[in-house]
Amino acid sequence: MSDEAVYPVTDHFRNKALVDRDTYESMYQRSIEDPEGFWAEQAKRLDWIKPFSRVKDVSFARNDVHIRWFDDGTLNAAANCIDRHLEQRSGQPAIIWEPDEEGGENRVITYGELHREVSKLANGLKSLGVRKGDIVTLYMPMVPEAAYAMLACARIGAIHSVVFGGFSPEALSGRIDDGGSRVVITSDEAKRGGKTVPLKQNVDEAVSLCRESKVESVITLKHTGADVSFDANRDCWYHELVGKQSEDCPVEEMNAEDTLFVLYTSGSTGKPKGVVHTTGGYLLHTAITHEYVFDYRPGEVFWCSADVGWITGHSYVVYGPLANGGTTMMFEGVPNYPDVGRLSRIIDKYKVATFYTAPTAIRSLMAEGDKPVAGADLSSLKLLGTVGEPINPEAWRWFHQKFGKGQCPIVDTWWQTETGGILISPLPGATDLKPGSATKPFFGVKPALMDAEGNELEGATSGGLVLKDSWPGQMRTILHNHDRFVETYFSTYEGAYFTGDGARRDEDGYYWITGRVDDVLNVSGHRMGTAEVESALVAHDAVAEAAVVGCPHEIKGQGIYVYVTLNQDSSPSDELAKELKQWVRKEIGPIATPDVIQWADGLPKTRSGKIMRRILRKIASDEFDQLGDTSTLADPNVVDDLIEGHRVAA
Ligand code: 6R9
Repeated sequence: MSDEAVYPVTDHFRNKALVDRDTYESMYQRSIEDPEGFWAEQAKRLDWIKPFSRVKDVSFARNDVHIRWFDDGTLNAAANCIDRHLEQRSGQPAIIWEPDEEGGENRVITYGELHREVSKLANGLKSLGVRKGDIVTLYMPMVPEAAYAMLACARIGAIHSVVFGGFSPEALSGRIDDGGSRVVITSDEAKRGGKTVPLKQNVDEAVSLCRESKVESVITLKHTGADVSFDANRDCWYHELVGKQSEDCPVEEMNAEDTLFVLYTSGSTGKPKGVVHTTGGYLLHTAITHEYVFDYRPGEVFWCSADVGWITGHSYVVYGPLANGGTTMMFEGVPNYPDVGRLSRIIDKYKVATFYTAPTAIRSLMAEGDKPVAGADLSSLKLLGTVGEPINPEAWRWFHQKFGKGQCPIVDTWWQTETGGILISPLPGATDLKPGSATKPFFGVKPALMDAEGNELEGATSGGLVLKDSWPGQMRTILHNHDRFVETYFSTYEGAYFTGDGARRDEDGYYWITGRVDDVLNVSGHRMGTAEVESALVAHDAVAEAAVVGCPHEIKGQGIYVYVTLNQDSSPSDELAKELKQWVRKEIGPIATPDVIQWADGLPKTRSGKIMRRILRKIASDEFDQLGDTSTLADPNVVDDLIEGHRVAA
């Protein structure tokens, strides 16, 4: 990657931005030297029921990891996202919804309406016995009711656990079980790109697969109107439940450190982790980053294209924009339906000011040349943003030219499910841009680069990316497993949070994220643990052993490359390869479908039996000359066979 090209702060933002260059420098300095003072001041952007007296109580020491912010203050997230805006904005759009089907009926939900809908659903949940601290699982399409459900939980102090609608019944049941949910909110079907996904049917199957949780109520939204099976003892229709509820639902007073939600994400080992986010710090972090990174002004239409099933949807479709009294866009569909011009037509239709999306979406549109913006005006846009994976400079420039007409800065925002909100990103009025770099840390964020021995590196260099101090939106623990939390994030480098990413810092102090250094794949911006895919594969009768690595993929960024050793009585065939792909798809979900299956008689193992993935990664990426030291392998000969097999498979 070259960092020659620099795109200076534009005149528009130099004159008008909330944070200019000098302000960034002084605020950043202050946030590092006096974090307590800085965050105490910033916390005023939230409405507290009872003010806090302590700002921060944090230890990253391995034997005592704890992270608490504002921990004697109380507030309610839904009140902050809705009620406090009513006086000024009850008639202003809070959510604008565009359906999958172009020309279908869209919806504009004002803050007043949001308040009524959320209150009624909150009362409905209460009537089903949901109490403060209960975990409610949401398995929803991209419709306003998904946001209502999140906020209804927050209103009564219940914890939401949103599961992406693309996950399989198996994956869903694991998450329902882990959370101990007794109530699930879903929809008859979801619609995406003209196709339907049988959400209710998946829930029925998931519930029957649950080993620990006894699901007592399934609330089903009538969305497509499809026929679904109904269990009279367990199921109720969303509209019938809310239809009989009062519009008055007092908010629950929550401690800042009470859990707001759990969201599952993939790690390098084991099952997905339930990432725990709490109320005060998370909300503050999403609100402040949404305002400053996107230079957001109330009245503007903000469009983050992520699904609410991911952290990006939580933070920048729902909580950040609504905490700021903003107007947030929700799109049910996909970028290429009915054709690749859909996104730009939506931007024009609703006069979107900021469009925040993923590099994989940009690359897939880029492959279509000018078609995605043909005939579009796009003059409402002032700012563009990306998230989810490194963006290649070519895609950056295409996005900048075609969507931004060379005028709109792009904020390349680096963060994680675990970080709650953006941590490294340009601010449009303060930061000159370099395509491919997430640039500089946000306020209060202390990144550092480490070598393999755990020493901090200075100056322009590369290393493992850590964060040396806490920020309010940081995850607090893994649900039911604090030891795993400590082990995963605080044991690689003493006294620092390890991100799992590698990065380079250039002469200007800009950060360039190079990607995961652990066994986590990033497929189309979605995290996927190699171990999850492997355990799905070995559950198939024909498979003796499987090793999964990432390989370069033009659109998805990374593809899923699988090495499979078959059992004695099975033999390789194209049919079996197809069957295994389908199998993984069914076990986890379509996003986990392998791209390449390579049959392997043996895998490269050390004498102690550990698979050397480094070698498998290099082979899958055609980098045969960079295999490194293979002398510690139990049987070095497997490498030649694997290279030969790769030429056949790829
Ligand atoms: C928000 C989100 C987190 C991982 C992260 C990193 C990659 C995210 C990035 C980026 C380079 C960016 N990542 N943003 N890499 N530049 N701007 O994506 O959360 O799904 O948990 O993924 O995604 O590898 O560690 P999550």
